Amino acid sequence: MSIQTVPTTPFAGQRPGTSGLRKKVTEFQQPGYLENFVEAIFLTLGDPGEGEGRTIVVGGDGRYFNRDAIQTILRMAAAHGVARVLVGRGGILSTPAVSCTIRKHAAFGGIVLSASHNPGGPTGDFGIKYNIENGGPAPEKITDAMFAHTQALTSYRISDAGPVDLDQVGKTRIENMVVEIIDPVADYAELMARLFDFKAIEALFAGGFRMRFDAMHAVSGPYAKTILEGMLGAPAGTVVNCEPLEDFGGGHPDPNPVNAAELIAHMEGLDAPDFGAASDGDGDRNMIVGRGIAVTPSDSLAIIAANATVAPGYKGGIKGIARSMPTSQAADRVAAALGISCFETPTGWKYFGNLMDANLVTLCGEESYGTGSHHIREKDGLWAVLFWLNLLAVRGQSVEQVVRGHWARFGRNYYSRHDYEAVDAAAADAMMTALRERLPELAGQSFGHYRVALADDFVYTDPVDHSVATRQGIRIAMVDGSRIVLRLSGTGTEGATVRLYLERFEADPARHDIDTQVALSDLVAIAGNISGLRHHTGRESPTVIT
Ligand code: VG1
Ligand code: CO
Repeated sequence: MSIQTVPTTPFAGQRPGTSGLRKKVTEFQQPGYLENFVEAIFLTLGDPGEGEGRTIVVGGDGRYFNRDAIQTILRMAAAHGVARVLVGRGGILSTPAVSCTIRKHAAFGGIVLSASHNPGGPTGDFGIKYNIENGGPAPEKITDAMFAHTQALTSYRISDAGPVDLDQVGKTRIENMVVEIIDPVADYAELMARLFDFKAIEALFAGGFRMRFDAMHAVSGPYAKTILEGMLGAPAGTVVNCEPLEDFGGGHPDPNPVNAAELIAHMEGLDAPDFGAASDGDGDRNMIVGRGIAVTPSDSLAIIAANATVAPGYKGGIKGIARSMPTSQAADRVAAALGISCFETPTGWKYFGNLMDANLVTLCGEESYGTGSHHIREKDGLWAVLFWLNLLAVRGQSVEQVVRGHWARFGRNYYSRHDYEAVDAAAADAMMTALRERLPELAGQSFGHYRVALADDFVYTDPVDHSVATRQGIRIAMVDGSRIVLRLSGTGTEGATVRLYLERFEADPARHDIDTQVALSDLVAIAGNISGLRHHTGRESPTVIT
């Protein structure tokens, strides 16, 4: 065994996006591609100090190329002075479990292998992301430094050791580094048991409450099975599609009503269980479904915030809430009622880390089926599901009753996202540029019965470290609080994805039963008119509506 220095040349385009570097598997399979990015990570971290004993956590969502990537990362970690690596058995660790494990073992950081909700398999996507010692995604100044290194690399360092057996819990060595294969579920399950009233949820299941958790053949299967069926006594078969597969069974592991259509159909059927839920590729997203009702993620955040104290982990109340800019303002209403602050951040979980570390917020959420709290520094799919179970157990109500009760009290924020996927990238850029130029003239203009109160390109100044993120999405806010938001996705791997977000507030409970797309149709038309979306992209309609 020895450490080699291998000459290399930079690859273009290794800039991390909203959540790490995501590319086609075939791109990652080019010789040196993964190695270059991992070298850039280690160069950014710098060599460990004398006697530092640096520990890192490594794991992924089990998609195609996960195991190969882990073997490479282990050999490179050994060449960069890492003392110990904790790896999930089988190379499996959900994104929330990586965050949990980093924090619990006071690790220096972690590497997550996942392209999250993007499809997997040999023709699918792969991804890699670095998380810092608080357990959260590296902030922009670190990912910027990594990108700079990827452009200037001339070599990488790697051990020539053979592969490690990832399937046996226990310890081995590469060079001077200890490789510890750990149970991927244990630390996470223990944390969940401390946050939620497991006795109440157990009693709920014992009383005949039925649930269906669709793991979509992705990473949350083993976690859901252990916790729901193992610890909480849900009947066998509650968790479906629970075996993580390298290609997610050919599916698209994004828990929304479009990609988890099977679950939605089940929840609308005659034999629908009381509660349905699904999670994404890496286990950080969640969808909450009742009988015949899918809960909008923005509503879920607001409902969790309004009811936080039902769960033992939050019985002292919450400090504040943060939501990403495109997420609906339903949570803002709850924050106002509770007299706590509500922060608006750019899209992506990395912007929540400082707020949680500074104890300014307890709960965070995104419209993209992501919810979480300060228990870790990632969004957490199963956590949200357990919160809802805890809530239903305490309240003795159905999902629909909880949601309707919330709307009756706080009003309803009708909300939808329209995605235009794989649009020509230059056309999407041209649309955004033209739109930016129009912004100054929009304020004060009327469109139908809406009048524009504010139109800008969202700029975020982090209240803790004062770092500034610019060009985070176009906001067009109406006088009545309705909003149109437009931005380009930072997680796609084909062309550009245009995301159009729409929100309208309705206080009157007599008008809480309008079909969402109908309720938002005027705003859709206005957005099309202002942005020239059709003209620029040539698209008549969105590819996905959630
Ligand atoms: C999308 C979502 C964003 C989320 C990100 C990562 O980003 O909109 O809210 O944080 O995915 O989620 P974008 O740039 O494509 O809009 V995950 O579960 O893919 O790690
Ligand atoms: Co995800």
